[in-house]
Amino acid sequence: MTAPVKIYGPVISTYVRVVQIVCEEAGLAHEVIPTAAHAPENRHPFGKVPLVEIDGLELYETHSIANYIDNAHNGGALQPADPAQRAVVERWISVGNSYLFPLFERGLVMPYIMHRYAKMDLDKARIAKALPDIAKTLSFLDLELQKDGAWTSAGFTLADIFLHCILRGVESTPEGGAGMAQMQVLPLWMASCRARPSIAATAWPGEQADT
Ligand SMILES: N[C@@H](CCC(=O)N[C@@H](CS)C(=O)NCC(=O)O)C(=O)O
Repeated sequence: MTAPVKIYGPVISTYVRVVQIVCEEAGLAHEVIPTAAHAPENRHPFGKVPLVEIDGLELYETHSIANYIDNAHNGGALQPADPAQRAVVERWISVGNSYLFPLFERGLVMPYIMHRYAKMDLDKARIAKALPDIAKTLSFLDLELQKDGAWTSAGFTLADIFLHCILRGVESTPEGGAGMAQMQVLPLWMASCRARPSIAATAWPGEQADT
């Protein structure tokens, strides 16, 4: 039996979940070894998570990990072969990692994590400052999805996995949940993701798979 993929990172983490979902898609057993980003035992050179052990390799940077698992163990099924379609998939992953995650994480998700889990005061000022940009960004994403109901014309891809995990953090906050609910197509696409077995199987503790 092949050893499970070892994913070092917190149990609730956007990028840990991306790797978990890709493992599920590829039919690979996986386990999370709870590791805080800045713990001394974390081997990511920039103090981020996750870091992954697979096939005797030690990999970091989620995009590279996801590509490796899909290419080595899933026949590349999550990446279209057509170069034009693949460019769009790569574009959305890049948009998610470069613009969406930093905006959502710093401005909304992290203040709630610090409040809920570290019992710190909720940083309302930080949230208030970020909300206009977050609202604008959700509207932009919704308009993009309204064009044809999907990020790409290639079916379910790595773009859906990255964007779902990034947007799930937003949706789990009161302001983010309310903002998402006002959108036309984003909630439908989120619901379709939740119905995917790989995404349902990796729901965060306390997260309802069907809500
Ligand atoms: N570029 C990294 C980003 C990973 C990342 O930002 N992970 C978050 C958790 S989801 C993290 O490490 N946060 C801790 C920090 O930034 O200090 C990747 O793609 O793996």
